[in-house]
Amino acid sequence: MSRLLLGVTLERICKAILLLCLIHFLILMILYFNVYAQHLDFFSRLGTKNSTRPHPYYNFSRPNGTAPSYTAPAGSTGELLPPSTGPESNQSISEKPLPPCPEDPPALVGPMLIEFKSAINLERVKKENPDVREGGKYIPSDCKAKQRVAIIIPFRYREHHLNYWLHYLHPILRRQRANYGIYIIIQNGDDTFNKGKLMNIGFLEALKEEPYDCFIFSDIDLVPMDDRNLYRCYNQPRHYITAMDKFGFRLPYVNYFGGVTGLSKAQFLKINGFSNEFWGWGGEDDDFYSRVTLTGMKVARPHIQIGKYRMIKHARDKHNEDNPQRFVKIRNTKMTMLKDGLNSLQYQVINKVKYPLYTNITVDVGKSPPMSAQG
Ligand code: BGN
Repeated sequence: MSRLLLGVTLERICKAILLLCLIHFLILMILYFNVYAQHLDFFSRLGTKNSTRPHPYYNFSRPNGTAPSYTAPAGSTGELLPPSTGPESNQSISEKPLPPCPEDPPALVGPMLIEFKSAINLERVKKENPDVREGGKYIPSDCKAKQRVAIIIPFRYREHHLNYWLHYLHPILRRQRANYGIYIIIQNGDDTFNKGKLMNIGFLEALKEEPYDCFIFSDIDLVPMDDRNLYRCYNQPRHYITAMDKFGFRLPYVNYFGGVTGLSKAQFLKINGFSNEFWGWGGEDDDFYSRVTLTGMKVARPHIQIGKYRMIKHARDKHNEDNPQRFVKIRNTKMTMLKDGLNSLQYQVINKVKYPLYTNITVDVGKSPPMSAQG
């Protein structure tokens, strides 16, 4: 009896094991055929309708190790200009249209370490920025930038500053997916420096090359410490600096409008550009600020965390002594601005050279009038 019971139990166990093996085999077969069919793109088309939809940023490559995009915190004032409508030099009609570049470029890293100790080799900078074209121009290849930005830098005797500036700014501007060109405007000779004139010349000369929408006027010794500080134009003139190391990470005064400023073409034309009459150091930026406010515009700045700058320390340049006339001049902007500026600018281009990382334009701005003739 007990033998019979044992035989029946064993038989049942064997049947259960056989059944399990069969189920196992069936599962394996199903899995095998599913993978194989997906490989043939058969079942996959039936079951995964969304698999071909690209990621919103499918066109943008994020370099390894970089942080995701940041959203500018509240307080970062100003609305971007409407997109430009001019011809695009990076896209032929037959090509597939590029998606617009994102408002928050995904490759940005946020705060950066900026130092001016290591020696900079420009050949290396070029190698690290292979897609920057002759003359220091860059157009994103994976998206259509909304604005074309000319960066105008007044210059004399500051070659080592230029190397640092290029080393830091090219990667920042590329990460910002800006369509830009770099213009170094050099005052020829050793006469008194005239920054305002060099800015005006940069504006006009850049426009001879490309239909720029936005003009950023930058000192050569100023480097932003956060790449979320977008080098673009807004619906109001912009002061990109909210805090500078030189001033203990503050501004020297609330209406300070020097260092790095940006205006759309229309905004710059509206104020007749910079004054041509500030020879030597100081005041041209205060006059520029008055032009902006006198024409009913308002300066906007980024949030303090984003608008931080480092300045390369240096001694005052020769032939750029304090302008003793500046105190009187900045009081008269309302009277002078309509006849002193872009519409009265006189200069001569002496030389224009396109280097791999920037365009160099050497200009003759004339001589400062004798003190007795300056009013
Ligand atoms: C101001 C200068 C600016 C300069 C800032 C920061 C003048 C005008 C007479 C008061 N303005 O004093 O040109 O950018 O300091 O250094 O000198």
